[in-house]
Amino acid sequence: MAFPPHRGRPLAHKVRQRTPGHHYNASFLSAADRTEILAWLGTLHPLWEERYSKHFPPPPGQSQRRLLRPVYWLGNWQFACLDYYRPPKGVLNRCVKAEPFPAVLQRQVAKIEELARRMFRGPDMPKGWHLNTCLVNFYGSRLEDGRWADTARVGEHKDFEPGPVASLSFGERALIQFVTSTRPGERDEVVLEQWLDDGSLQLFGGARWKDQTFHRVQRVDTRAGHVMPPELPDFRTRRINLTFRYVPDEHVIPFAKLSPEAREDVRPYMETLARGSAFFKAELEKEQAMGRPQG
Ligand SMILES: O=C(O)CCC(=O)C(=O)O
Repeated sequence: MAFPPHRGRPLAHKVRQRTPGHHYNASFLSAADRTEILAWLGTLHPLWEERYSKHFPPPPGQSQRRLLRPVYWLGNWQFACLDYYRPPKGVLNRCVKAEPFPAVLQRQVAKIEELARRMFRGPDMPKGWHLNTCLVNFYGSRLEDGRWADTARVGEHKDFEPGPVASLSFGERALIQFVTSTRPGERDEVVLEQWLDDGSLQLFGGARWKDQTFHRVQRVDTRAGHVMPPELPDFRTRRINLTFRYVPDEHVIPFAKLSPEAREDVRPYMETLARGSAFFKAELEKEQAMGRPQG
C-alpha cells in the first residue's frame, strides 16, 4: 500500500490525533493516577539485560551487547536473550510469567481496552485480545567508563504481539515516528510523527501501523529537567514509557516450565529480580521444588 506524502502542519505537536488506527490523547492520565503510577515506578528494580546468552549466542557478524536502557516487564517478561514474542514461529519459551499489573495500571488498561474495542474490529482485533503484557522502558543517560552517555532513543522496529498496542508516557516528551522501510541506502519516509507528552496515551493498531510501518523513538527532550524514579547508580532517567501488549495466555509460561537451556541463561536475571520482588523469589522456589536439574 502506498502512503500519501506528508503535507501541511506537522502532526507532531497535536494534543489529539485522529488518524485512522492511531489515537493520541495528551492528557489521558488524571493527576492523581499519574502520581500513583510514579510512586509505584519508584519501587521498581529495573534490569540491565544483555542481548545474547550462552545458549542463544550472537549470530555471525554480531557481538554481545547490553541493551541501551534498563527495563521492567509486567504480565510476562520477554528476556532479550530468548528473543521477543514473534508469531507465528517465535512463540514458545519466550514469555516468562511475571508480576501482575498494580491496581492503578489495571484501571488504565480497562479504559484503554474499551477505547480499543471501539476503534478496532475484524482482523485488527484478534480473538481473545486483552492487554496482559507491559514493557516499562527507562530513557536517559547511562554511565559508560566514567562518562554519562545519552541513550534515550529506540531504532526502527515493530511490536509483533497481535492486535492494538497502547503506551503511557511520563517525564520528558519524546518524538515517535512511524516510517515506511529501512532498506539500506534508502531514506526512511516518516509517515506519522507525534510528540508523546507526560501523562499521554498513544494507541495504535491495524495493518498500517503494526505491519506496514516501523516505529522509532527519534529523540527525548531535556527541556523540562525531569529526573525520574527509581534512583539507579549507573543510569539517570528522564522519561519512562509503558507499552501494553497482548500475548495469548497459552504462550506465557512459568520460569519452572522453560526449557533447561533457557532457564540456565535467564536464571541470573531471575535471581537479580528476586532480590527486589517476592513474585520472582517464589517463581525460583517453585522451580527448586520441581527438582532443578544438577550440573
Ligand atoms: O517509548 C516509546 O514511546 C515507544 C517504545 C516502543 O517503541 C516499544 O516499547 O516497543
